[in-house]
Amino acid sequence: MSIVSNSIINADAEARYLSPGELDQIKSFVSGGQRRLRMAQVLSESRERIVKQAGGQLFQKRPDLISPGGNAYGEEMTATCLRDMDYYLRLVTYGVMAGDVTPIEEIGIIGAREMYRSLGTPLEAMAEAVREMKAASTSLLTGADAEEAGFYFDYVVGALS
Ligand SMILES: CCC1=C(C)/C(=C/C2=NC(=C\c3[nH]c(/C=C4\NC(=O)[C@H](C)[C@H]4CC)c(C)c3CCC(=O)O)/C(CCC(=O)O)=C2C)NC1=O
Repeated sequence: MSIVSNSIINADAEARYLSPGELDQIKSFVSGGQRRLRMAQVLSESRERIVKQAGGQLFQKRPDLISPGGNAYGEEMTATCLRDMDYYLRLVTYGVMAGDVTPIEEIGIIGAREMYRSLGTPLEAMAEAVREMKAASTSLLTGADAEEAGFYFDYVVGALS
């Protein structure tokens, strides 16, 4: 949830106007809007390149994943693995836009560890995949943008580790 809807829910629960502190937070959220939009655009437009590059790095470091017996072995499984990476990149763009990790958490984190365990997907390799996407993404962004987007990748890495 964004800071705007969150503040409204909190204020309305007490039937009050938004406080000066809440308005200040909303002001800084709104003034960062263009920047967040730009980051989400760069990541969305480069998604294929980011996933491909990060996937290449991952399989180079972890050839076992795509070897017989590996969780991503075979064309179909490898494609599913890359699809999952694309899922998390998409969720990172949601986080960037919302300025909040809640959409990432609700869509892709809650229950994910248990799900991957039951699929036999190594969690540390999934986290590594997201780390590689962070590296591929932040090289397309500059300074503060790279740092801010990096925060959402780090959140996913931490939550999956
Ligand atoms: C948007 C929220 C969302 C997520 C996160 C999601 C993940 C997700 N990944 C899955 C499978 C999978 N995920 C992977 C991923 C990998 N294997 C590896 O070794 C690598 C470490 C990794 C890629 C980096 C693989 C290989 C499968 C198929 C496993 C199987 O069918 O045995 C499945 C099982 C069903 C299916 O095959 O589609 C789900 C639900 N689905 C969702 O809707």
